[in-house]
Amino acid sequence: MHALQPVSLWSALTLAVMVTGACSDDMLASTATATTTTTEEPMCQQGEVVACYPGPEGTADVGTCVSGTQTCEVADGVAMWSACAGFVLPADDDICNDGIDNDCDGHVDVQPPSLGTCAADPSTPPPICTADQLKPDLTGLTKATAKVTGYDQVLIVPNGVQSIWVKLWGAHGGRSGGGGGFALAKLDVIPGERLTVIVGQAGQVGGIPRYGGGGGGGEAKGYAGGSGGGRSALRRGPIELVTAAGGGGDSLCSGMGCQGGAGGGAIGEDGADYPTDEGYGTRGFGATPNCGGDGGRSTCGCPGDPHGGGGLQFQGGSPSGQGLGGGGGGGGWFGGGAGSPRCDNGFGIMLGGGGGGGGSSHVNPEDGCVVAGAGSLTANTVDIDYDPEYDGSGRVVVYY
Ligand SMILES: [Ca+2]
Ligand SMILES: [Ca+2]
Repeated sequence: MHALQPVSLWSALTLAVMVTGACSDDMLASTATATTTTTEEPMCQQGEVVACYPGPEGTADVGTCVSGTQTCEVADGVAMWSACAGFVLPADDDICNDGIDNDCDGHVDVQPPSLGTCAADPSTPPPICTADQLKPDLTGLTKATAKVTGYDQVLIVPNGVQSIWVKLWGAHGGRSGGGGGFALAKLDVIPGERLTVIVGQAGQVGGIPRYGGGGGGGEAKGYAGGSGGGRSALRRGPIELVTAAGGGGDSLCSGMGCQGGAGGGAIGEDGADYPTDEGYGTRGFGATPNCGGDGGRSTCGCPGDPHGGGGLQFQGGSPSGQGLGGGGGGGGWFGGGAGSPRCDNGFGIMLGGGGGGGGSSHVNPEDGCVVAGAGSLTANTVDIDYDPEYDGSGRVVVYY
């Protein structure tokens, strides 16, 4: 083995952290469908009537939207369907406070969600660790642990070291929030190179974002939701080599729902709704391998326009507008969406709003694997190197 000095291995370095992925318009490109008309069979039987609907998928016969009909007509001996008639398409927006689902999305008088941002270049989702993968043979290697500091740390690869193992735990969401995700990787490294280590900060109560991409909780009215937990990660310059997601923050629930979702895995867990929330502040959604989670919704026309922000790459969403609570999204390869704050109806009801979604974890499939947290439980806590921080912050352990 090499002469190693673990104490000097870690040193502080401040770097600009966030790199935001751009959204691609190409991801939803549709595939053209070929049409063939090679037979003399009639297209339909004269007088036959069928339902039809030229509007967006999933909106037919929802809310104010209704299907139309088309009739089989024969002209010059050729049977053809007439144009679709009698249908009603969705309105562009849901008109507030009329008790009608005008935009036909299944929600009456509710704001549309703030969508999460997606990757310009989709990556391959990480594999889930098998029981065998979670017990790598680390015999004879030297261990170094990085704990949370709130800023970037540096791992200087010692002379002669060609590869390292790294275990990462993302941070817990705020209030009693979602647990963090876990990632494991074996990475090829260059002796002497400097890798950036991010150890996610635990979520708290309130609107301050947490290091590692945890979105702040909603606190516009002084009734604050929990912030999302930050991700833990290892980076080579701007390239993030491996990421363990943070959990989403709780809203204001006193154990009655609206918890934050756990960090992934390849996919972060969704937050939860408050079960009896008349003020409609719904959960944020978990991130996926290539998109941030969508934010929660609120009642349209609600004073102060509260809603949950969508997740970005590395960064969980934050609630915005003037409402009560709302959990921040967890950081991750992509961040979770924020829960929406509850509408402040002036009746002094303090509980409600939606929990934030968990972030997604990531590693290249040839390098390692990931494990999802579950509810308020952090992933892979049975590992010999898991030693929980008092506040739920993340952890990075390197063997070389
Ligand atoms: Ca409406
Ligand atoms: Ca609607």
